[in-house]
Amino acid sequence: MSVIPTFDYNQRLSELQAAQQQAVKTKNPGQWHSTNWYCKHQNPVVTPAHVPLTWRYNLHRDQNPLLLENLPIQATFNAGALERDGRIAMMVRVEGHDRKSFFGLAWSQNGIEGFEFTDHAIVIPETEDPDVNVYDMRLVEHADGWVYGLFCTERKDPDAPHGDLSSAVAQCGIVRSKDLVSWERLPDLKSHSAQQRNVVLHPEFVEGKYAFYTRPQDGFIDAGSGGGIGWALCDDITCPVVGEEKIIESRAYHTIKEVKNGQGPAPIRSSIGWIHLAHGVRGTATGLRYVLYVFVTDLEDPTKIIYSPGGAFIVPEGDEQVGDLSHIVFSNGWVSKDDGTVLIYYASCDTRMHVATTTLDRLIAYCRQVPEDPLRSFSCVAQRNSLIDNNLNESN
Ligand code: M1P
Repeated sequence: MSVIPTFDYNQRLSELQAAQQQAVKTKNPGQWHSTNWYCKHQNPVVTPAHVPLTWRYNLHRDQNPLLLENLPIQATFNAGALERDGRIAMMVRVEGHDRKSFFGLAWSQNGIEGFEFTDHAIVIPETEDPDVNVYDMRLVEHADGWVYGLFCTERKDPDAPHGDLSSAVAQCGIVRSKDLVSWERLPDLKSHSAQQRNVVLHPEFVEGKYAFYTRPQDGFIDAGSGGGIGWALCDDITCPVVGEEKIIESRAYHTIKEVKNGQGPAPIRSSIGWIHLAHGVRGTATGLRYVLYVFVTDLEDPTKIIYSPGGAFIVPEGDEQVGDLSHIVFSNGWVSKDDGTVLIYYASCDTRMHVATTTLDRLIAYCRQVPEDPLRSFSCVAQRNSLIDNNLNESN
């Protein structure tokens, strides 16, 4: 007797359909995090299981009688996000099993569950220099009326020595749309930096110009002499050329961002300033560790940091710590709703998407009440003892 279970096409098809529907329909309750900064929601909001079967299988029984998966999905992560007519759209980085990423648009009524992809993967027109890989789109509704998508475009390094098939060049690709489905490609951002990743468009004009958060870097992986998150202005986004990139948020020794950092989504305008979500990277015995942190810049002068809560805001915990890679949380999408809710979308381990929810008021309180990293153990002790003294005085 065969050890292989019987294959029944109809039964397997219904199992696959049920699994995909279960992923979409699963409820996603939140639970307050021990910090009380936000609720983390129990289940990932988008996983490869959410991707429609039509994207993965040839469902013509005569052509694929064995129901083989023709184009598997490896990961769904690093999604841009925005709110439209009360619904939440996520522009998800979908990675096939061939390592190539592309974008898939998924919608949810409430932003915490029920994300469903549209019928087709999103077509990003190419420039004359075709992209090899595109990923990590930041969606921004700009004051000029367009929705912009800034993403990383990666190409093989033309100067790589013969036989080097890994060296790559990362730059910022730019598209814009009115409906999130059809996208017009603009030229890639030109800057003086060798490479760029994590470039984000500021949602408003500053001094009448378009403003970019940049991340200058020497190499594809290494930030090298790139000091952190930069800021640069440009007159015309259809001819996106920037000059000096002023570093506004620096990397620093012995912090969560000592190896590199990068702007997450576009900042949220609030009563205290522009609230930014960013990722910080440090090197550890188990490799690079990516966490999320927050800082605030001045409403009038977005290059000026006015609050800089120390340490990480979101770290990988529990199942979030393992995936295609490990020890990574990354965010390039969040939504601040009119009712005060803030939906924070983050990916874990370059594998799947999660959501944390909080309120703008709570986020503001976090920015004001969590002190800066004092950068030295001695000063950390003073900071902590001051908290302790305050508590002891309170209870006396
Ligand atoms: O693998 C972690 C992240 O690495 C890159 O971010 P950074 O350029 O800051 O190192 C990006 O490729 C990102 O997509 C990825 O999640």
